[in-house]
Amino acid sequence: MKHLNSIRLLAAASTTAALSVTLGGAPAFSDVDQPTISTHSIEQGDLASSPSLRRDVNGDGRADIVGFGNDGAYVSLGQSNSTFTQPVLAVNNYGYNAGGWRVERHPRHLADVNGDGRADIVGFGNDGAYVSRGRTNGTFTQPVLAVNNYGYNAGGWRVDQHPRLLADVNGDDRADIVGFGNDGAYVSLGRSNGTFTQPVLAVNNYGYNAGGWRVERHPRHLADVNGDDRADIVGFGNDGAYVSLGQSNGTFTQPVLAVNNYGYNAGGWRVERHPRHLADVNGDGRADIVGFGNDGAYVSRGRSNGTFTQPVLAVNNYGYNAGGWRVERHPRHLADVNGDDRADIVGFGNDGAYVSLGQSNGTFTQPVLAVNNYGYNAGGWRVERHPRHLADVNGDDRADIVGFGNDGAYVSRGRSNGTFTQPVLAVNNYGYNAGGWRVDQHPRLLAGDTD
Ligand SMILES: [Ca+2]
Ligand SMILES: [Ca+2]
Ligand SMILES: [Ca+2]
Ligand SMILES: [Ca+2]
Repeated sequence: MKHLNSIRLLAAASTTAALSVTLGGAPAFSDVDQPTISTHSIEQGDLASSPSLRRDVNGDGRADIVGFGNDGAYVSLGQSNSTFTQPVLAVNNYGYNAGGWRVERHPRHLADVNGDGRADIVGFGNDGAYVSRGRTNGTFTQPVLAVNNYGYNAGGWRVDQHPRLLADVNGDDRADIVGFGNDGAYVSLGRSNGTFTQPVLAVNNYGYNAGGWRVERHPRHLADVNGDDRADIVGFGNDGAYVSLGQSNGTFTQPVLAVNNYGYNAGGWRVERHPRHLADVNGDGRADIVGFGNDGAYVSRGRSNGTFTQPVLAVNNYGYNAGGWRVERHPRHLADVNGDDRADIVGFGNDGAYVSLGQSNGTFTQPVLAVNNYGYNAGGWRVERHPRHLADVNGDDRADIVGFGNDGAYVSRGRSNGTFTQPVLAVNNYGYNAGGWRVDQHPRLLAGDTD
């Protein structure tokens, strides 16, 4: 699969979007006007990976659904006609009943841990990080405790304090754990046997105590800013965006203030109002910041020295004031819809999905209503019930919409003109009514997801 070339994030998807709803009422979010969701959770899912590292379950280049249901992880394989196969119970663990996994305690991700080209499940359970390796038949191996840390009991990791991500830090094509703990960012490197090395304090910042980083104020991402195929930390702190570059030994350089904007104080950016993403807008192989501010979408381009250019208003829409976009109603993604290797904005507004195409100068085209569905009014889509993803379902190198509606998973194919085909019910499961899937209990991911 061809995707945004710049960012070597191995996590095909994460459950963070689902976490948003359950975290809404937590004390950490008590200052949020609309306590139903945090943008922190939404935006962590939008990082793209290099073509060689974005993995689906069975390795055929078509995105697959992985749904964590009551009885375990179910898989539906993407097909060339843009539908999905019927759900198969792919491993009888990582589920609400099967193992007692909870969204508010146990994040679950998809990433290629062992470098075999297929997505593996990485589940942060009570006793540490468990791995189930993806198999060519679309099922997963039984869980193995891959490192006895990063867990609810093992280390005392908490969803509302300690983000845990997966990306290739050292550039060996295997996904590594990056955990933002109390004392800084810890790294455990993925090994060819599907386990992880013991945690190493990779940089003594970006932590709950080390620097005072807070989930509800300071989003932290992994993306390749300087284009060396190693994941870098991008942390949105009080004074702007800080960067620490990934090194071949699996540690990070000390934080540098890479642009003095997009911060809690620098610009007044708020998690509950202003989603911030990393994506390659101009196609130069380096991750750029895309920040949805009050007046529209701002872009700062990544530079080879690991800093960012000053913000430019790249399109005067998709903002809190510009268009009236709200985190709790209107998810905004970055994905390559038209297949030109530049990230495009896909915004789920009131009347449907809007698209603005990324341009080589780092700006976006004006919004076009790309399909009149998947919107707050158009179809009645709700953040707290109906997750929407961007992923290449049919393997044509263009991002497709996968929307989990009431009656199942709907697909709209991306077209070369930047619009989408009308929704088709691609599998009659994984829906609010079809199967009884709930955002706060049953994470639904796309392996090979581009957003
Ligand atoms: Ca597949
Ligand atoms: Ca690695
Ligand atoms: Ca890098
Ligand atoms: Ca594009």
